[in-house]
Amino acid sequence: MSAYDPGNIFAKILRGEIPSHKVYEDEHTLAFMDVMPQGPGHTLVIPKAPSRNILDADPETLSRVIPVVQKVAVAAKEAFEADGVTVIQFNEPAAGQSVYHLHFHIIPRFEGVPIKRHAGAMEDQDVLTANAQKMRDALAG
Ligand code: DGP
Repeated sequence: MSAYDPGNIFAKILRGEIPSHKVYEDEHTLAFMDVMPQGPGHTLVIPKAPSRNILDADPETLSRVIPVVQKVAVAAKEAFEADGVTVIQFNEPAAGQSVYHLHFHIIPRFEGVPIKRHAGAMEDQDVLTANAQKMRDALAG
């Protein structure tokens, strides 16, 4: 497995070098909207500590990020009045990973509605802005 590359896109988001629609942040964790959502409200949760994926992550990092994954999943279900929530996490190219900083996908789900293709089309910025606000409202409530 390759070493962690600090030039990856999520590391740039963490350093504030590129913009994102942030919905939650604490000392160890950041959550923001996925720009290629597989459904409305698709949110990513990442630890601030560097690791490529779950295979090289420090267990302490995992113990800090999972409660936030839960918090964001609960908020996403509420914010989008979803019937369920899919949580996905990919490790290495063979598994579908394309950004090499550990992240968890939180995708609100609706009865009978399939999710869209992984890392497919870019969403409109206005839609991401509105959905991020819905998430922030649910997280605050
Ligand atoms: P994966 O590494 O396969 O789990 O997928 C990476 C996800 O990150 C994919 O759903 C698309 C999303 N993504 C890619 N580039 C950016 C970006 O610059 N900003 C945001 N917010 N999401 C991104």
